[in-house]
Parts: sequence; structure tokens; C-alpha cells
Amino acid sequence: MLYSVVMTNSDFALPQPVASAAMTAMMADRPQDGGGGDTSILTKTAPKTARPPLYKVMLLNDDYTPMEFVVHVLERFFGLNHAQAFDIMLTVHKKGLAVVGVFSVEIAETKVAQVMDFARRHQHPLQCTMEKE
Ligand code: TYC
Repeated sequence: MLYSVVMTNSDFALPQPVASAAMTAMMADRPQDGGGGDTSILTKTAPKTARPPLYKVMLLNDDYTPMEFVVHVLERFFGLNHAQAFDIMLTVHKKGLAVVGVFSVEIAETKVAQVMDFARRHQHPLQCTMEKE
């Protein structure tokens, strides 16, 4: 017996390009000649927008800086109200350090410099540092 096998298109249906003729026509209308237009119609990907790195600013505990001074620093340079400042000061006092804010590198560097200068001018050993998040 003789069998003949005929493969038709529908036996191996592959995803077909959508509107390929139309797109080919569009591409032909917009040659990639550096004319300034966006011609990447078929390959466009979502643009990547990297977020700027953030830095934690921390206060460190010591045995000599008065508690009221630390509370004042937190109110003055970090915009905390008195209750928030007192809570964070106590956390530093008990745990050794606490994050007092998260900022861009420029703002973090400014905060650290302001606190260190203010503590030095008042002859307290308070330390303020920053670390990439
Ligand atoms: N440990 C200090 C004291 O007992 C208070 C203190 C709190 C100091 C927080 C520094 O970052 C600090 N006087």
C-alpha cells in the first residue's frame, strides 16, 4: 500500500508576525539614516531609569555627650519633633547606634558634616556617619 504524506501549513502552525507587511512598509518609510526619528518600531524596550543611590545617616552612642544635646541635634538637623528626637536618642543610647534618616549622597554628606561640626564646636564627642543603603 502506498501512503502519501502531505504537510499543510496548519499542521505546524507557528506564531505569525502581526501586520508584517504594514510594518515593513512603515520601516521603508523611515529609513534608519540618523534623521533623528525613532525608527526602532519592532525592537523598542522599556527605557531604564536608574534610581539614585541612597545613604543611611547614623548617630553613634558615646558615654559623654548629654542626652539633651543629642535630642537638640535631631530636632535641628533632621527635622524631628521632640518626641521623635527623644525616642531616637534613647535607641542610640541603648543599642549603640540608630539610623536617623536616609538621603541622597549630597544631603547625607551635608548632614554628617553639620552634626560633626556642631558637636565639635560644643566639645562633645558625638559621632555621625553615613553608609550606602
Ligand atoms: N550615652 C549618652 C549619655 O548617657 C547619651 C547619648 C545618646 C550620646 C545618643 C550619644 O548618639 C548619642 N549621656
